[in-house]
Amino acid sequence: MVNPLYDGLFGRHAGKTTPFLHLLDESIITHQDFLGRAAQIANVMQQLGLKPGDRVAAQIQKSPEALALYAACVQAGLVFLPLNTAYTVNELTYFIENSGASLIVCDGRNKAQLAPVVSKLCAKVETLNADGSGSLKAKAQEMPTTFATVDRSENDIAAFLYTSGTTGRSKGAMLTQQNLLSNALALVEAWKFTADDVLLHALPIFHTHGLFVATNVTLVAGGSIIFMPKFDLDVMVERMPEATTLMGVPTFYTRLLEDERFNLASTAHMRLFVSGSAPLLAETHVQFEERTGHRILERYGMTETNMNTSNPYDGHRRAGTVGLPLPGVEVRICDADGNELPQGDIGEIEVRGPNVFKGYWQMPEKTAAELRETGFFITGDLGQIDEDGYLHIVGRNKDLIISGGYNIYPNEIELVLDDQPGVLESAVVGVPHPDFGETVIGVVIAEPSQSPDLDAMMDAVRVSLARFKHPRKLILLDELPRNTMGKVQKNILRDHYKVMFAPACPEIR
Ligand code: MCA
Ligand code: AMP
Repeated sequence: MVNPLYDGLFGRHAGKTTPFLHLLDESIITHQDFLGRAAQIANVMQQLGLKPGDRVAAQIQKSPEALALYAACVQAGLVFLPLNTAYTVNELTYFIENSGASLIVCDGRNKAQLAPVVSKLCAKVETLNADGSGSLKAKAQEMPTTFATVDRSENDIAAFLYTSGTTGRSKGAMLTQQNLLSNALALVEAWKFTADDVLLHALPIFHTHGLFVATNVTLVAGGSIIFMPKFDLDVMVERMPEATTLMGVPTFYTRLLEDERFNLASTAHMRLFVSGSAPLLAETHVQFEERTGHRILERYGMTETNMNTSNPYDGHRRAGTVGLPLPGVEVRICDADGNELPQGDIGEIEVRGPNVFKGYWQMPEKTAAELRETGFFITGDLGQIDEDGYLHIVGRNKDLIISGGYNIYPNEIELVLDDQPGVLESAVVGVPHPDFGETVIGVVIAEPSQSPDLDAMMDAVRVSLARFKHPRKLILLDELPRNTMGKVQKNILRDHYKVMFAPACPEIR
């Protein structure tokens, strides 16, 4: 039996009684215990009638069982589709329907709300609560702790991760076994992970960073994880002396720096801090080194590609850059037609390698628009490669806001705002924010002689969209700035409101 991803991440630890997860209540789940739990869940899913290639959509809190569900999907050849716990029912319904999921695993509290989509798809539903309880656990407990691993090839799809876009609905990025495994292997090598590593894990496990980077890398290396249900500054500072590595979004690092307990002594046992998902300010990089003596290692990735580049482990970690291509990954800077530009020029970043996804689920046109026949993926990020080969991300060719590491596409919010009574049009932009890096504001234009109720608009936003996408401010203007072609000049709005959340700055109206 061959299942490269299961064998590479999980199967290799069969029989090991060494710790895999250190939980906050001081209990430990060994590799062998974990594999047993995963096998039990795989047995449940097989008994439910799921077949290899079927999708399993999961909107569940971070727990050891949630991680075991991921392992179970890999072992049973199912496609794992993790979903942000902040998504509203509206958002979830689209993902579940679009993916054609055969099984939905949700928190018991949300089961009733999902009933319409469950029955529409004739899908199965099981519950898994934050404390690990629920119908899935109850059934799993009755199952054997072994499961005959389903054969898979490296080109088989292991996971779908939904990613939005500047226009249109979210797209399901199809990630193969090879995409995930090759990237984990490359990162273990690049970041020198070993079985002695203890990773402080505070990221969510429904995105690439927390699941396919932090977790897969530790699994390949055979190390262990201090498993935090979510980011918590006190817990992080308290547990750091037991850890050797941390992976986080820039907000983790700015929050740590605000705490005096985070210093040379509390980080003495650490060997590596990795940052990604959003730009790390050079200023944070410098302050971090001054405080701890460690230089943060910044890397660059995407949902569609996993990790593309990384600052070197041993060489110079350059603040303001995302480093060099990972082994096996090609990075080039191109014009809009895909012609490579001379070294030093600014252009669109394109990447190719075993890490690059297979395409968007049932969206051949979108796949063709972003994935060239040559295998290069058009990232939508603008970059420049310096004389030493380091990649600098200098901007985005896509209308994207990154708040605390979460991606927010303005179009999705504009559609909700435009739909509200008395609204002619709207524009949503990101502005600098001291904690989240960027945050969302919405500019609204009223229909003639109308005065839209901004509070009612926020209520409508709350029903439709996850909390992290909510504008932190709505502003009523007479008109949107436009260029001579009639295109909204979002750069003018961004510039005008850029100090809105700056510390000690009076609010702008
Ligand atoms: C929470 N809130 C947010 C965010 N997170 N609002 C905007 N942006 C956010 N990122 C809301 C909360 O619901 C709350 O709302 C309020 O903001 C403040 O909550 P707080 O307790 O301070 O937030 P938190 O729970 O501490 O969360 C902040 C966080 C978290 C720790 C930065 O957002 C996080 O874990 N981010 C990581 C995201 C991530 O994993 N990204 C990787 C994507 P209220 O005020 O109503 O209570 S993968 C990726 O991007 C690529 C592939 C890559 O390269 O990695
Ligand atoms: P996602 O939709 O989660 O795939 O987000 C990927 C996007 O996050 C990239 O296209 C970049 O715009 C951004 N990103 C990830 N890592 C970094 C980084 N280190 N610096 C700047 N932007 C980053």
